[in-house]
Amino acid sequence: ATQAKRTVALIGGEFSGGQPKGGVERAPKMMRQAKIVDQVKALGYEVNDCGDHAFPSPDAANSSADPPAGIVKNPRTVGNACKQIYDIVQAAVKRDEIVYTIGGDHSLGLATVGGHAASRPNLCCIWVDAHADINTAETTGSGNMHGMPVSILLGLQKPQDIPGFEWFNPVMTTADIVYIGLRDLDEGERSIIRKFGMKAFTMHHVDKYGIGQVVQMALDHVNPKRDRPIHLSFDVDALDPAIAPSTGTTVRGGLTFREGHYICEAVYETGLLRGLDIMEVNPALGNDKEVADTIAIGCSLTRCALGETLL
Ligand code: 5AB
Ligand code: MN
Ligand code: MN
Ligand code: MN
Repeated sequence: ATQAKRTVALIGGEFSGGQPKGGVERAPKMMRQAKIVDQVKALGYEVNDCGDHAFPSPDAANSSADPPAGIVKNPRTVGNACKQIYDIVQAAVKRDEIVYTIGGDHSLGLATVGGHAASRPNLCCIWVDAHADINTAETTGSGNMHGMPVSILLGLQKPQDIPGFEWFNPVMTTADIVYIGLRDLDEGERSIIRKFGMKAFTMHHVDKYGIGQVVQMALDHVNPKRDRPIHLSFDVDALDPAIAPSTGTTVRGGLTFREGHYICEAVYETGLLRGLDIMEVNPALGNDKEVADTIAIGCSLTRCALGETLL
């Protein structure tokens, strides 16, 4: 039986200013060339194409107009990009569309999850990543904001203390988010996760319990009654670099091809997916085959999250 499907709002975030490697801003166009729009339509959705949104390059931003805040780089540039994407996401959520964002670097996770939560108070989030992205201005060692969106999202890092983020109002708490795939944490991130008793399924847990159990436990934590809308923020570096090499911060020992897709399929099966991010695909990194494989995985993860089934 087919049920009426929500419209998918497609948002391209052509943004790389949350980290130093150019090219990640080209992923939305590459996913379009790989026919992502047709693929989503083929699953029975209407697509409301909200377009690709470009932002000033980090080079231009590194000028005197956007000096670092402490060691945090490009804060105003990132804050401005996030504000624009946040508004687009929030408008789509108000139309009750599924918000689907193609990044861009993961600093935009603040905008996608934050903009979504702003209009959907009961939202929970599954953050699939090799990294926790929960550094504050105090704990970050790199100053790269793609390693910080979760701390601002949850108000652990006061937005008012980072120039460019004064507009942001945190509405989610540490209990509203769960991690899957972690394997590279900074010491300060580890302390934050412990201090707030946050739920995190690392690769150790994936090995120990298997991905099926891990997703069930993750859902049991943020969504025990299976009645909360879900935002799935998927950083492709959660996958093993052998299968998704074209991304800026690879870490060995990641999710297999099937484990990554299983997460998306299982979230689809809840019927509660309302937001999806595919982040950090960087077509400038790797050879042609590696780039094609990584783009293709961005597309297939998307299809699985939107209901493509094996049978
Ligand atoms: B990504 C690191 N923790 O803060 C930092 O790719 C890496 O969005 C952050 O997950 C990786 O720079 C950010 C060392
Ligand atoms: Mn990330
Ligand atoms: Mn990551
Ligand atoms: Mn990354």
